[in-house]
Amino acid sequence: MRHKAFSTNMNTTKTLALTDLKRSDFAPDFRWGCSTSSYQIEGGIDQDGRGESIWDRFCQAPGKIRDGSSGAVACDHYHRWPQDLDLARSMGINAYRFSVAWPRIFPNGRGATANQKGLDFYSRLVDGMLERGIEPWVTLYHWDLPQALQDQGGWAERATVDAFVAYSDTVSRHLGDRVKHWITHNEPWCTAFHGYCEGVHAPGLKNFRTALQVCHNVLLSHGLAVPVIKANVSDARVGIALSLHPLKSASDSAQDIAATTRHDGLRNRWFLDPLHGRGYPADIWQLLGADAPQVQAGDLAAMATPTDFLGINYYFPETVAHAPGQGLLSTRVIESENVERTAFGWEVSPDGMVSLLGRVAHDYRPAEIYLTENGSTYDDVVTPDGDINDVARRRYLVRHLDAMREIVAKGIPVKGYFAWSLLDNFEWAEGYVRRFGLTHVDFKTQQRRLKASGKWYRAFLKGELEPAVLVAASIATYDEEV
Ligand code: IFM
Repeated sequence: MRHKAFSTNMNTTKTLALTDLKRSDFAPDFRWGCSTSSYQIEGGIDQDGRGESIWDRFCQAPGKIRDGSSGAVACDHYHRWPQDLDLARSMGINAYRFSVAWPRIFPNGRGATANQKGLDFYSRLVDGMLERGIEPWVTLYHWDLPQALQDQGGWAERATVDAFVAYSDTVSRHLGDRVKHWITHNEPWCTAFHGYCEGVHAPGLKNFRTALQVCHNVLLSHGLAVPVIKANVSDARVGIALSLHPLKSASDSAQDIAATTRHDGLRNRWFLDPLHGRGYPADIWQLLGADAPQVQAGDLAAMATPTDFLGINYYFPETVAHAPGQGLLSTRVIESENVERTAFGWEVSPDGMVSLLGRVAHDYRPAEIYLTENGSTYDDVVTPDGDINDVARRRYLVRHLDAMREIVAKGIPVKGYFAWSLLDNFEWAEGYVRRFGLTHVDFKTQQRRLKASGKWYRAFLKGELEPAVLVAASIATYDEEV
């Protein structure tokens, strides 16, 4: 993106961002999509035999969700999916990443017979995508574990690994004739650390050692599910979606730099290394002592089962400082000063995405990378005319797509981009306070309205982005920057 300095009649110098970004800068088969997840949009939690999930239970605990809400209704996508797929088609996306709710398929987590009505729902959904020319990308686990499995220890227990493989087998057998892109897990770091260590996500536990065992079991379940999916779907392309962060050291001091390496060890390498056949990073393993996970013979080989692509969810970089006594790693994430942030406080850094993908491509050489999530939350306002002029989110999107073009130009094998999210939805512990959608959802009426960001994405995807429109978009952006 180029920046042009100019003066206003108020005698101040401002920066106007201009870009000549267009879809044709990318390969014709580049995947342009949006992502969602089951618990965040579906609602219909008691429909057609769905079992209880850990999020249904967690949301009932007082104080866990910022606005006291839950995903019980969410976007009511369970009933409104045809309209949502029409919306997706109208935006011009060619791929849609959604997740299957495990408790719809096996209400108790496992069993000899799957819940046919649950399978039928996803079958209809997939057919709906294909009828609209949208390629379905399934995520098998996006955090809504059946509560029945949690009652037996959840991801801390190896038995859950077997249950996940059986569930993956059932879903891939059922949908594999039409679904060719499979993501086993979404953001294992969050599953483990938000859920089992920080207690801010379901199931709400606070135990570092347990979280490490959860990481292990989740990665193992991924590795064991890959060949099962491939056996069921001969032309399947399978991967995993990791939440990764580019890191900056708080200073040039040797201590801060070493702390950044340690933080990287648990945040990024703890997942990337075993998935790429390197086992767990030795520097971190050594620090963990008795907290290190139980690893059985063959586990590391299973975790490193070759995949077809790596999914990366990118949101923000982190700045790390040495903090003696702060956890086992003696590290602290600090707030860098003078940086742009979203309403969540997340630093906005398209450059961070460029450096992250460059680093992953260089260090791990995945055959293909997909940006499986990227997006931002701001406090949207609906004008009396019903418009949502979310210029900050639009600018975020434009800048990250500009960065994608740079990534492609560097020869990094990135093959697709999925915006988070198609719809405003239930943002976990933040409830409905945080909106990430390119589409606004009025949760009282369930009305959907494309935001300015969604309209920009549509114009970009349809090749309708005339330079004049771009400048107009940028002027609104400029207003935001004043
Ligand atoms: O909403 C989440 C999503 O479920 C996982 N990745 C990050 C998003 C924004 O917080």
